[in-house]
Amino acid sequence: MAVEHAELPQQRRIVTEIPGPRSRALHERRVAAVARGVGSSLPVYVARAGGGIVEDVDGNRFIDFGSGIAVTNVGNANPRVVARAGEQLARFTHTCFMINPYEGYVEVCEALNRITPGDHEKRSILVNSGAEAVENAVKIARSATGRQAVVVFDHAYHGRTNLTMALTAKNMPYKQGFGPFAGEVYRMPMAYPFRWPTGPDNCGPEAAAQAVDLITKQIGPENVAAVLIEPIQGEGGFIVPGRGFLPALVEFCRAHGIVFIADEVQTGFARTGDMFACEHEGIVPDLITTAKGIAGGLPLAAVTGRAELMDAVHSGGLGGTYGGNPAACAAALAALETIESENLVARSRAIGEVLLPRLHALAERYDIVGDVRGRGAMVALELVAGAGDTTPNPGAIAPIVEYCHSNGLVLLTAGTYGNVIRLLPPLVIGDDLLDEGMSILEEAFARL
Ligand code: PLZ
Repeated sequence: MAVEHAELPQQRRIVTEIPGPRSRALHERRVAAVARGVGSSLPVYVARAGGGIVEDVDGNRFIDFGSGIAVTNVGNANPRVVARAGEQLARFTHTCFMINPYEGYVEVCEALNRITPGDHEKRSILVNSGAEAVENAVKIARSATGRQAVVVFDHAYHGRTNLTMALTAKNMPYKQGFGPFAGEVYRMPMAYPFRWPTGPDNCGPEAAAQAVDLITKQIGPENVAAVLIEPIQGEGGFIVPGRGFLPALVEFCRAHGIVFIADEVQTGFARTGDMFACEHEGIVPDLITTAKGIAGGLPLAAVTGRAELMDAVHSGGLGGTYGGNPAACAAALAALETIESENLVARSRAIGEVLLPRLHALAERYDIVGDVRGRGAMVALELVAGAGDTTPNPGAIAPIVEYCHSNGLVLLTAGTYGNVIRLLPPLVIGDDLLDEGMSILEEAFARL
């Protein structure tokens, strides 16, 4: 199959003001046609994308430090993904796995069972989105344990559906006006090293002790179906939990028959320099939710976990019309093959080794950079008021991001306080683009 996108020049190029005239015209149509509840942080309309470049309808080429929020880990329109999904589309587009099953679904589940942490016997189900995966993980944990309570953490993000809004921490914009929310959700303090009162070194063990104490006092471990956590928090600001926090939670869960669910929707598939972020501290979740990076940009998500938990649900209790769509499964198999054959786990680590020192250098130079954190190709800066003052500084974000956008760098923000700049380049980005993207960010700080 001819893949036009593969020829997209891997060079930044700005030929109009940003957004350009064609994007502005499209934006006018969009405002009249699309509900305003859906935002766009950089409203340049895309013509094609691949490697480390996003090209807009005006011919501007942006360096991609966003990967569509950690989705196109193998690159946009990855040739393997295009070929395999295209071939599947030509054979059949949909039968519904619950009516007539097909091999691709089974093969993706086999692959997930193989690559997710732990060598116990596993099962998987496929669904359409990260939120749907999280909802299903909670259903499975409740069904398997006969318990109801779900423990989540401050700064958590798990989705926008009703149950996942309840699981998500931040009110604005995710929850405001959308209640009432699902019950039996309990929120614990997060092991947030940069903001831990007694310092980052004490953070992990102290936060774990607090969570255990609060769960015991307020819920009773025997009522808890699941503890749900992102092993590195994504939307909340790329918060890497204090060392020891996750292993202590896992140990507490094991002791009380609580299902430990790792939400690896954003951290999964080589993003953090491991195939999954859980691997960093050697923890093995009972259930793991995945999406985003799984299928090179096609909508697919999954729950994978211990066979005895997954199989506890009665037949017909899980499913959905589109879950495990055949083209999305074909794309996932191609994406996974790419991650493994091109060793993108190592590439992700190498990207971190390029980005982190330069972010640390920014922190040395500018007092408003309070913290640098993350792993692999998932790294961030947290902006504060100044030296020794950790008051969040969301006001400094806009001019930096605006400078980057108008100079051809797609850059995303995050954080409960809206004061985090996050970098999520595709893992196939070239070193030259990585370097150039970082230089643009450095210039943005220099101009501040
Ligand atoms: N769990 C850890 O990061 C999605 C959401 C962006 P869906 N994160 C990006 C936005 O503003 O909507 C996410 C996540 C984690 C669950 C989800 C939800 O995944 O595929 O967006 O439903």
